[in-house]
Amino acid sequence: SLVVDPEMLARSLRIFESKSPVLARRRLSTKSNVEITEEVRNALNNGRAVVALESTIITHGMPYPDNVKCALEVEGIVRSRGAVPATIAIKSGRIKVGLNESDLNELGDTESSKPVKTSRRDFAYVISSKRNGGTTVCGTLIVADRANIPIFATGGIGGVHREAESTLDISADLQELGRSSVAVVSSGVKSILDVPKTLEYLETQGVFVATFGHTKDFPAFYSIKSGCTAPYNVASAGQAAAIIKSSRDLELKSGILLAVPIPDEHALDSDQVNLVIDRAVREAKEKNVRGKDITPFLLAEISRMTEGKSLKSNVALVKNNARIAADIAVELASLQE
Ligand code: PSU
Ligand code: MN
Repeated sequence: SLVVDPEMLARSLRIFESKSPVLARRRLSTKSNVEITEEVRNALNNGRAVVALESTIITHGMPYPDNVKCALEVEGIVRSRGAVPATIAIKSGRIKVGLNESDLNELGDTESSKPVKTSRRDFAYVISSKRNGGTTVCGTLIVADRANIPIFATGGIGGVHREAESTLDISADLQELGRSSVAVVSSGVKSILDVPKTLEYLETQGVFVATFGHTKDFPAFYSIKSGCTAPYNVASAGQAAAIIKSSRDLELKSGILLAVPIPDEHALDSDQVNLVIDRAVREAKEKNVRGKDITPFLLAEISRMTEGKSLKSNVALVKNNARIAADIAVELASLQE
């Protein structure tokens, strides 16, 4: 009961990349559209620590060039902790697992790359029309799961929106977490969302939710507390790795959400930031912003209203999450030796 069974991995990589012409003919579709960099593939084949990273945060979560700078720094942090970063994105209709610096620069320059925010429902379109795509948490989970990468780091996940009882706006991230054998390290969900409803939804989907650190206070992205409590608390990277291993050994095939509070020195005052968020949410409603455009709209508005303070906090928490995800990945790799 290895965390990553080398044979299974080799098989899934073979199918996934369709090296064999016979397989390639039998498996048309997206499976032949995946490129795993040599660095990532070697790490996976040798049971070394890999951390997947999402790319909607690059294409739709932050402005250029801050987005590219952040992505490169995050990759550097993952490496410095002894793991291999695998940023997942779509380039000209090909799914990439691992991006180099020029890929990141091209994708991040969104004026010219015109990337599509790619969640489950968007894949077929982006691939078939050979467009560029930033994969959401949902999209990244799909690819990471198929590539057998057990952990990924991001800033915040999507969730149940406020007033979802009338709009039905519930991020596809939540259902994907319910059916992916991947652990996500994030700073919880923003209060642009309904946090209690999001936690209820995750419970229904069978997602293991825990705070990472010293308290069960579920974080609210820019601020340390959301007023909600997580069902569990995980105190160390070793404990997190043991839970991920058990979940995989049991073949539960449902995800894990580890919520890491933003480092104290970068946290925003929650009353102040909530006022800004309320204003941004009202504005979105007035302008009739809907569907996939809501989150990017709110992020940009909040950054504008806080004169960039929220963007700085965003960068700081992503880096912190990447460091923790890398530590967990290293512990996980050591469990399979
Ligand atoms: N929250 C953030 N930053 C982000 C996102 C969410 O603070 O960049 C992105 C993530 O990629 C997440 C996606 O998966 O938005 C959710 O979008 P939607 O609510 O449309 O599913
Ligand atoms: Mn939505």
